[in-house]
Amino acid sequence: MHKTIVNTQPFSDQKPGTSGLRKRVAVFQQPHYLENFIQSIFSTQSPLSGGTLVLGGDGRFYNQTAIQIILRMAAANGIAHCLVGQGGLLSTPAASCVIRQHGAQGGLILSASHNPAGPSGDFGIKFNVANGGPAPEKVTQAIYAYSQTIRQYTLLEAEPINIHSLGKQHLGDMLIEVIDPVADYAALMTDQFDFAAISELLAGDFQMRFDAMHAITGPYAQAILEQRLGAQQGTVIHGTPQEDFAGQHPDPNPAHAAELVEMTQGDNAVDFAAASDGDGDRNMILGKDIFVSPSDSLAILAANANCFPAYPKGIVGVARSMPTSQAVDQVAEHKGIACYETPTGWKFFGSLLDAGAIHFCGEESFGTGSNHVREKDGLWAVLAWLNLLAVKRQSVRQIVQSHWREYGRHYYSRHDYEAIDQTCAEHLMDRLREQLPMLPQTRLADLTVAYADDFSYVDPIDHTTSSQQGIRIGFTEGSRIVYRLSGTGTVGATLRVYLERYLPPTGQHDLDIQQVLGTLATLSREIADIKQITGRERPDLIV
Ligand code: VG1
Ligand code: CO
Repeated sequence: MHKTIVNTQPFSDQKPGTSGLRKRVAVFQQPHYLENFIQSIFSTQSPLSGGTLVLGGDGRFYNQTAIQIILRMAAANGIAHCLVGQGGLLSTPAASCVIRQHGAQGGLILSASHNPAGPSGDFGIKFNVANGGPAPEKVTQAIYAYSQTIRQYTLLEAEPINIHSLGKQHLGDMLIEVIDPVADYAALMTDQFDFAAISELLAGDFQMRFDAMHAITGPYAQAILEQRLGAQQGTVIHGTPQEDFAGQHPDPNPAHAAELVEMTQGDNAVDFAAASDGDGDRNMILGKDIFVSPSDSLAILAANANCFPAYPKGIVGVARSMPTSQAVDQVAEHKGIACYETPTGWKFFGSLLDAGAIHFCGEESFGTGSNHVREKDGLWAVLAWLNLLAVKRQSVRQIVQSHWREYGRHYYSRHDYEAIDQTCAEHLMDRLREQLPMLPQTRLADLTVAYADDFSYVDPIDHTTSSQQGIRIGFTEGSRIVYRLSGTGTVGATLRVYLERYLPPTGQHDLDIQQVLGTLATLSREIADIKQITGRERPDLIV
């Protein structure tokens, strides 16, 4: 088969963000754009040469085209073996699972996660390393550096490859194996949870819904919840992956999954509902008349870890991203286990999980997971909650409220200002940084600032430093305001403002969240001069 070398020019915008390279589809469709980035991965990641690569995506528009190009490039770049999810599909956690189970040297996940899809939507590429987790910063830096000097890439001339039938075939010297995208992952889930107890729960009058949001988790949820666990047919809604996610925003939060939230309210409310995002790594948990905040969900799962067959003695430690509420810190303190605070993005949990320093970790952005893979895992969280409900035989609301009574409640909300001008956003952050030394000890409204800093993280395992990871302003009674700019958007900048206020076990736990956080929200706008600098009076999205 003929190997072609193609001359190219660098693109200046190929720096991966919080989770891979994400751009508008039209950007990826430019001649050489995808190829340059893929070549930069293959040329800098030497273990892939002669090794095994896992390949799949969330099924969004451009997935099929990209897979054909990547296969031809992989064969030309000396990859020996490529495992492709049937139809080009693999959820992000399933890709992590397949990399680990098959001892692959890395994987490419084609997804822009919860960003809308379709010809005018977004596309993305995440590179995961041999532990199954997102490439750490030193790897993405090397890939980016290569992309800035690239002059050539190589690929095999070949007819389109059939990725729809299971089995093996050759492309040049490379063995392509089309695998069932669900099988390895579903088997791993049966090791993690008490499937018999969950089946028994589902066989009773317990009612649940899982919203796959027209994205990748449909086939996984149908196989695991309906086929293996015996949930009623129709439990999984919006279960057929579509290239444009039916024009929806596959982001599992109360704003974007409003239809599911409605199913948990009123006379015919279901007992439990959950949703996952475009690529299957996020989760939203709902009970009858209650939304479980992701930060609380992590804390509750950590507090009850001994309910899961994989952790009969509980867990050794937990980690949360810095903006995630400190609910899990309370649990760690009570249980006497380690607790780490990392920058935003799952890649920072990898070294702690590999070293056995933690078992569970999570992010406020609807990400929860454990050491079973190296990605956050939407269905894992759903099964964990089902396992908990099966063991405790209490409602979601009862479990959450008794958690608050024991540990106190961290009222929490994120206010996003979307698609603001990039220069304005950077100016706002710079101005905040300048204020930091003056803030401690000042009185703002009825609060006193205890500390104000720009979060910097030294990985306790590999000692790499990541600085400028978000601005934290902490108050003496435990409240916090955190500011950071999103690293996953594709249009302008998104300012995320995270608000948190703690009321102890004896405090009131049934108040309105935005009311409890009202003073902090006003302060967050004043301290950062949000209106003055961005022209925005109020956030575009409140979660
Ligand atoms: C967001 C979230 C972050 C998450 C990341 C990737 O990043 O805040 O917690 O890890 O998305 O999730 P940012 O930089 O936009 O705040 V996913 O499901 O999009 O891979
Ligand atoms: Co995602």
